[in-house]
Parts: sequence; C-alpha cells; structure tokens
Amino acid sequence: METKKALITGITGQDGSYLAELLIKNGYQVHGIVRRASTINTGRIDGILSEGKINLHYGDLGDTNSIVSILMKVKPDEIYNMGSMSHVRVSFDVPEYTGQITGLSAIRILEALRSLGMTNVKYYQASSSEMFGLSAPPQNEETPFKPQSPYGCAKLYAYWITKTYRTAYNMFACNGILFNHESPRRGETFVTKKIVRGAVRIKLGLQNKIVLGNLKAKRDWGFAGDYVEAIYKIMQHREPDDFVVATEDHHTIEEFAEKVFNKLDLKLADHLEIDDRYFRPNEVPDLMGDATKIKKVLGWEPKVKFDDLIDMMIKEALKEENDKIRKNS
Ligand code: NAP
Ligand code: G4F
Repeated sequence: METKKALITGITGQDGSYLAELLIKNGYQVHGIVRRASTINTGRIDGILSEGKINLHYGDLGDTNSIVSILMKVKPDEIYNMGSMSHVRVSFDVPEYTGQITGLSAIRILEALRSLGMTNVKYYQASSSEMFGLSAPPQNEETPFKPQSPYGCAKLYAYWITKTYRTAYNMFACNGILFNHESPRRGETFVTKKIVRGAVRIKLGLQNKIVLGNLKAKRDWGFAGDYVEAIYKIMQHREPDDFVVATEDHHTIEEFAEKVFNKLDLKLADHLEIDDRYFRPNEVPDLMGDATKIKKVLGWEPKVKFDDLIDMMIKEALKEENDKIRKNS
C-alpha cells in the first residue's frame, strides 16, 4: 500500500505538534506549513524535525499563492487545517486579521483544492466551542451558535464554508468542534498554562504573583493528546461529518487555579491580582460539551482526567523552569 501523505497547517502549534506525532506513528508521510518568524518557532516539533520525520514548507495562511504551490508540490491525501490566530482575547485587538487567517484560511485551502481538481483530498477544519458563545451548556452538534468574539465569528465562517464545500462539491470536508484542550505544550498566554507556569515560578521563588482576569467563567478542559486522536478518527470515518469533542465536565478558572496552587502547597489568595486588562469585551461564560455523538459513532473517549492533566502540566512546568535555572547558573 502506498504511504499516505498528510499536510498540517499550524504544525508548530500545540495541536499540530501532537497531530504530527500521531500521524507519523500511523505511518503517514507528514508535511507542515510554517510561517517565517524572526525567532525560531519550531520548538514543539524540534524532536521529530531533527529525526527527519517531517517535511516543512514556508507559507502563510494569508497567502493563497503559497498554499497553492504547497498543495501542488505535496499532493496530500489529507489536509488538517490547524493554523489560526487562536487567542480569543487578542482577536478583539486584531479582528480583521483574525477574520483573514482564522476564518478565510479555510476558503483559501478549499477553493485551491477545488480549482486544482483535487476535490478527492480529505479536509479537516479545526472548529471551536467558542462558536457556541452564549448558548447554555451542555453544547452539542445541534446547539445554536452564538459567538461572542471576532475569533468565534471567524471560526463560524470556516465551519460553514467547510460544510458548504462538502455538500456543493461532494468533498470529504469535516469539522471537529473541539472544546478547550491543554497540555504542557499549551501557549503561555492561555489561562491554564499561565496559571501553572506562574504558580511553579512562585514556588521556585522566581516571581511572587500572577495577574488574571475573569475567574468565574467555566471551561471544559481536556488533554490535547487525546483530542488529536479524535481528530484522526473524524478523518478516517466512512463519511465526512461534524463532531463535538469534549470531556463533558466543566470547572471555573478559579477552581483550576485553586487546585494548581494547592498541589504546590501554595495559597492562591496570597499571590493573586485581578486586572481589567485580562477581561474581554464579551465573555463566554460556560462551555461544557456533550460528546455523545463521537463516543457512539467513532468510539472515542477522553483518557486524561482533569486532575491528571493538571499534574502533567505542573510536572512539565517544574522541569522547564528548573532546566532554565540550571542553564543560567
Ligand atoms: P496554537 O498553539 O496557537 O497554534 C496555532 C498555529 O497556527 C501555530 O502553528 C501558528 O504558527 C499557526 N499560524 C498562526 N497564524 C498563521 C499564519 N498566518 N500562517 C500560517 N500559520 C499560522 O493553537 P492550538 O491550540 O494548537 O489550536 C490548533 C487549532 O485548533 C487552531 O485553529 C485553534 O484555533 C483551534 N482550536 C483550539 C482549541 C484549544 O483549546 N487548543 C479548541 C478549539 C479549536 P506559529 O507557531 O508561527 O505561531
Ligand atoms: O485560556 P483562554 O484564553 O481560552 P479560551 O478563550 O476559552 O479559548 C481557547 O479555547 C477555545 C475553545 O473554546 C479555542 F477555540 C481557542 O483557540 C483557545 O484555545 O481563556 C479561558 C478563560 C476565559 O474565560 C478568560 O476570560 O479564562 C479567562 N481568563 C481569566 N484570566 C483568562 C485570564 N484568559 C487568559 N488567556 N488570560 C488570563 O489572564
């Protein structure tokens, strides 16, 4: 059997890196699109990169020509569109850019596939629970979308254009509607990593406080490693479809922070400052998914529980900070 080729946009991100590892394990030839940055942005994939297990191509999700060239060169069997301006708070600062990248990248890729006569290539769109916005939990595939941010609106466009290309051109184009998922590789400005890293640094005497915004919002947090397995299952299903991926549990930011600090024998109240700058013009108050469909149809189950996720993130953050201390001493 011929080796399958996968192309991942956003391969340098949290999910892209786990997905690349999974696809390599599953025997794929893996290609990724990276954008040029002034500092090296391949930290999360350095291991597989140095082992020669992935092929990187310079490109940008805002640049149709680079997407077309890469598609023609790689001729992938499957495309995973994981790339995005993925920070909800920042999307209020760069709303148009968020639309360009997070929203329009989907049409750039789908339309390139159509016009190149490559409609047999499978397409995965990284859709988001942020699209549910103000809809009350539990949210599933039938829940109305009420996005509250430029990011949520952009993701909703990408979600619908993916469904539209599926029906209009009979393409295997599908959406995973993923609820929040975290890991030691989570970007440092997302709340879980920010809290874990801050608490660990306080424990090690490197800082004394963390500054946060709204602690009352609730999120359904899973482990990114489990979620890329769901993504892969969605792409191997007999037909293209849309699936919610979630743990079906939710906690406030405050509960998350309390747990992290307690696990490190610290008291959150002694180190917490609240600042308006971390509040959003609109908040999404409560996300908790109903993952019945993916459990029933694809047999997917999340393996890592809330407490284990926190332990994993603390352990890795302690290692990272201690390594830095050693390097600088
Ligand atoms: P992430 O860590 O922020 O990674 C985003 C990736 O997109 C990075 O590789 C980034 O490259 C790349 N990117 C950004 N702008 C680009 C551009 N103009 N051209 C090419 N690449 C660009 O995000 P993640 O947490 O892995 O999430 C993966 C996807 O799932 C995203 O689409 C996100 O919106 C979506 N999603 C995430 C969650 C979650 O909880 N993590 C939930 C639902 C949906 P650099 O490394 O150069 O910045
Ligand atoms: O960690 P967050 O920035 O994640 P958010 O906004 O839920 O978005 C993440 O999940 C989405 C899926 O639902 C993805 F599509 C998206 O790409 C991203 O991965 O914030 C979580 C909550 C929010 O309610 C926020 O207001 O934490 C609250 N929060 C409180 N203080 C904070 C902070 N968030 C951040 N980033 N920084 C704070 O200091």
